[in-house]
Amino acid sequence: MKTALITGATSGIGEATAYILAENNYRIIITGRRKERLEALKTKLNEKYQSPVLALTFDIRQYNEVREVLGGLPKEWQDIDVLVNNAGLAVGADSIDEGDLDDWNRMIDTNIKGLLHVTKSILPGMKKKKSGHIINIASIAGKEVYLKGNVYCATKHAVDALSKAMRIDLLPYHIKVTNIAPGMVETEFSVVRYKGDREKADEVYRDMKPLTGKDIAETIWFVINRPAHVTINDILIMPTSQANTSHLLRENF
Ligand code: NDP
Ligand code: 8X3
Repeated sequence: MKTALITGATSGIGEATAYILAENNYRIIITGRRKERLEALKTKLNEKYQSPVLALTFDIRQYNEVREVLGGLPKEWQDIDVLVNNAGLAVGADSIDEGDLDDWNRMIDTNIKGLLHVTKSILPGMKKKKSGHIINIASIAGKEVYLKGNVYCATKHAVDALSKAMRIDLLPYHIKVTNIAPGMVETEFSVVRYKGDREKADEVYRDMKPLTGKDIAETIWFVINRPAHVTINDILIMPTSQANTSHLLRENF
């Protein structure tokens, strides 16, 4: 039985990934800050599937917290085969001259430093056994920039660069690194970006058919099931109605 650690499993892409991996007999470590959500997910997964589930609450921005929790994993959970670096967020959508410093710090600390904190804590185990697979959830925002996307786009460009860099540095350890860059996925992403304003969040997906968390989870499942000699380096996955960040087809569905 393989073990996967998924960050940001309390909603969206991470939650959908937890379901698909549990259904397919993976032992899974689900993480996030919202303890009640995590415990509820663990209960649901336990009711539905046989796979063991470990729920760990921590904030990926706090390195001491990350190191303490992931460094102290129970023995039977220490052998991690797949790390899904999914936790992340956009906060605000302002022009660069009007951006809020706190929003910028939250994005930089979560999307870049948080991903590094978790990766650094998991790598010693993967290096030791000379195998493992790291999946970094980047974004089309890591391939292009768009109006008022500035700092979020910069953090996702950083994830894209880190995926490439990890692939080079971890080559001697047979560790695969896959960068997955989705376009619009309907999750809690926009509610978080617009700080709880559901009307603004719903407007993002008005009259178009976005991707779902399950679409990305199924992509992760495909990627981690390639033979040992095959690595999918990078996937840009879009809703059919979104050509890129500035060309979107809105039609009544
Ligand atoms: P959601 O808001 O639904 O999920 C985000 C997850 O990240 C939550 O589980 C949240 O958990 C977790 N998270 C956020 N901050 C922290 C933190 N400081 N510590 C620990 N966990 C944290 O959004 P998505 O599922 O859409 O987002 C998942 C990833 O996909 C993100 O990296 C996002 O940038 C990326 N992405 C999303 C796209 C979209 O259109 N939705 C498109 C492209 C990429 P909690 O709040 O409980 O801590
Ligand atoms: C989220 C997708 O287009 O809002 O990463 O940046 S987008």
